[in-house]
Amino acid sequence: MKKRLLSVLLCSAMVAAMAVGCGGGSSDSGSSDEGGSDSGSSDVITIGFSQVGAESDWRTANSESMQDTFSEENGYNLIFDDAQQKQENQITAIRNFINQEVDYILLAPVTETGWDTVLQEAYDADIPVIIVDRMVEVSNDDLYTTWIGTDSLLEGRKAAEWLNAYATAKGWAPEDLHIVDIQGTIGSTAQIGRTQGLEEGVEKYGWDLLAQQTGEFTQAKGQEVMESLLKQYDNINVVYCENDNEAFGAIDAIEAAGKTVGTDIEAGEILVISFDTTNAGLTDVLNGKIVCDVECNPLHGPRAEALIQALENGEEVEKLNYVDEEIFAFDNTVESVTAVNSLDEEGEYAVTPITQEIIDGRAY
Ligand code: GYE
Repeated sequence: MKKRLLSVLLCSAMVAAMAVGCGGGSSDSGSSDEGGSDSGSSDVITIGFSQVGAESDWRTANSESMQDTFSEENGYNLIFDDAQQKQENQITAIRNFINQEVDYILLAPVTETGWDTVLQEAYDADIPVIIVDRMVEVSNDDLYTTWIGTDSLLEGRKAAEWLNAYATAKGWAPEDLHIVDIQGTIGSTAQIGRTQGLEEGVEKYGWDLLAQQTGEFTQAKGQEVMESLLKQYDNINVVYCENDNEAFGAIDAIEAAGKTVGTDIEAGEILVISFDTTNAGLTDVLNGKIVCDVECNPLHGPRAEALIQALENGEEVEKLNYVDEEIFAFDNTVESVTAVNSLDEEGEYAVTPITQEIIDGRAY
């Protein structure tokens, strides 16, 4: 069971050496010995994709992007597995993909750690693994071929710098910002980076961070956590939600408690910050319920495909592929923020006041 990439490379070498075609004929003797899964004469690329789950609007958009890209019409056979936010399900899915001798494994890992064993198995089976969205922390980086995703730490830093600039413009003293952090799935890259961005802001600017609790990136848990935080603390004026769905739940909890979300914290309003910029998230920015939403782009299908096509062509690909992302806000108080990304590069990022036209023009 030679992996597809290798046979493509061998084919190119044979073409160069003997000027004969490769893979087009139905009785290609050169590769008849081991008979790959779906080889034959077809050019179909079989991909096993282990998706985290369906916990958020972002995730749904991400799954759709992958399914639209790796379609039959586009020449792919996609085996899609929804792990329901459980790592053990992802490990089982990867083992099934290996047994099925897929050409590539795509993995959107729920958390960063715990992948060494199963990725070693994929490696031993010569199946390239492409990590999408969140990252993996493995003892040997050779265990995956490449990664495509978001810079969550940069996202967190953008949000923190926005909050500092907003508070400064409004004349709010740092110690008067009483923040709760509704975290994402603990141990996921998105949680680790966004939490760190906030914590750095707390350290740098002296905000009052009241509590940190996971909302598991879901609306239901976001609401539950916010309900209990509102009972514990009567002075919360900033909620830092690590994704839009948690923000939707938190807003429901705040409103159910008879409070209002918005920008006037001196009048008792609670200011909501979020991540993802999903359609519903940006709609809440437009109506002032979320004041700042940091973009996290879920449309990884075409990006993953470009990497696979490069590998098919025998090209080298970058190990880490970060996606560029924006910042949207309810108003124009803050025009831009300066933040350092995960590669230690400082950049200035514009903050775009949201409009209905912008929302209508977006792909997700
Ligand atoms: O922000 C959240 C999703 O890993 C970047 O996971 C992703 C995050 C995204 O559930 O909505």
